[in-house]
Amino acid sequence: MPLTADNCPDPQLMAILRKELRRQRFKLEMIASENFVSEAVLRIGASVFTNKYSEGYPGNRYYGGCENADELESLCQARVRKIFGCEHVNVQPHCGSSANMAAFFSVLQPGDAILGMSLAHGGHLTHGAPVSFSGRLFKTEFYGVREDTELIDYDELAAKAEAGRPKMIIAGGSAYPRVIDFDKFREVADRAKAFLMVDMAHFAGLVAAGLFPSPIPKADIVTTTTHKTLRGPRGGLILCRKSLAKLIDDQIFPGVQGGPLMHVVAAKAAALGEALEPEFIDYQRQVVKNAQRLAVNLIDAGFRLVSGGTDTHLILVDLRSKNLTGACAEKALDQAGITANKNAVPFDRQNYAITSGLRLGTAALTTRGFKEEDMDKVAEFIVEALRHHGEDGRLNKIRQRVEEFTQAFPLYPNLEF
Ligand code: DSN
Repeated sequence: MPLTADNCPDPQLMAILRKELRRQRFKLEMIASENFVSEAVLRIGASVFTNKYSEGYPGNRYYGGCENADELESLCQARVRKIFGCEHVNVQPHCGSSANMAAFFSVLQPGDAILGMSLAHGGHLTHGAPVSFSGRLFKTEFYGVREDTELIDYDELAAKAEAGRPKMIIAGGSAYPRVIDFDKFREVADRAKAFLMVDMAHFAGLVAAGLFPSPIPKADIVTTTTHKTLRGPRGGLILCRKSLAKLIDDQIFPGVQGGPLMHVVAAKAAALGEALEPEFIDYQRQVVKNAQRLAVNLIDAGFRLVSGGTDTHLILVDLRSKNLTGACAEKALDQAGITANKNAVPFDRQNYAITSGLRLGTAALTTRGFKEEDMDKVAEFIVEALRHHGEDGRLNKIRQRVEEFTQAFPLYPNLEF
């Protein structure tokens, strides 16, 4: 049902929603951690479950009237187990950060040592960065990528695990474009007698489609968000062995969160239903093909990519040889109608607010129906915008061409505000 002045008599709010719909429709969405949910997921996410409190778990709630919430949560859990083949899942995390927090709290005590991938090399804030709860509560150590290959330095990982005896090793990150060797991580974790946690937020959709090695059951705990390649609503999941189920569940509720957002759990279930369809594999294949085609185009245009390319949905462009910062590139692209984000590249000398890199992802554009030949056009827009950064007139003209181009890929055609 479209929102109209009759059922949403708040013109100020509707104007903002209308502007955001327009932004999403007419710009090229290339933030690697974003995607577009289906219209079904969008609508299910706005259901009457938003009204329901259901602290606890199916069959064991702290409120009455939870029979439908129980059925919903059980369905969502069953779909995760079917997709990923895990023994247990908690579908309640509000986001990746709370999933990671609960995962840590389930087996660690404040002051314990953890070993994660350096944020500067493609890791994530919650894997031990000092500004996050993880860096404040735990003793942190980091591994990174090798300078020559820009691939994870497994020797450094092993050496740091041996020296620091961490209680948990964390694999996964938010700007690493390559496949991760979970067998090696397991080996290192076993030698150090550490728990292995994999944060598969970025590549969960690829794992679901069998296009990325599965961290299950190699990791003790696997966390993910649901809104990146998995193409669900904003939220998180924690997957684990049965033996850790109670520890994990107790840390999500009551440890870290209160009542689950059941309307979001409904949308997660809807998205997971889509992920069980054969078309989801085709979609994920196209995501990777599109990223690889974009990579080839950018390399041909003279850009250096971290690690030389990608195995996934994301590309990290090193702008250092172009005398361009990540912040400047992000701004130029935004002006040209392309949304992406600045990102540190390994061994970056710029600070986090500036950076020397640009992170690009193809999950959202692929959802809109972009194929390889469309990525050629997207690459053309990106290259032109980066070459002409700072030239307002030229960037505005690119934006007009981008707007025209996007109209061939309708987004939420039935949605109006
Ligand atoms: N902020 C997400 C990303 O952009 O990768 C990770 O949480």
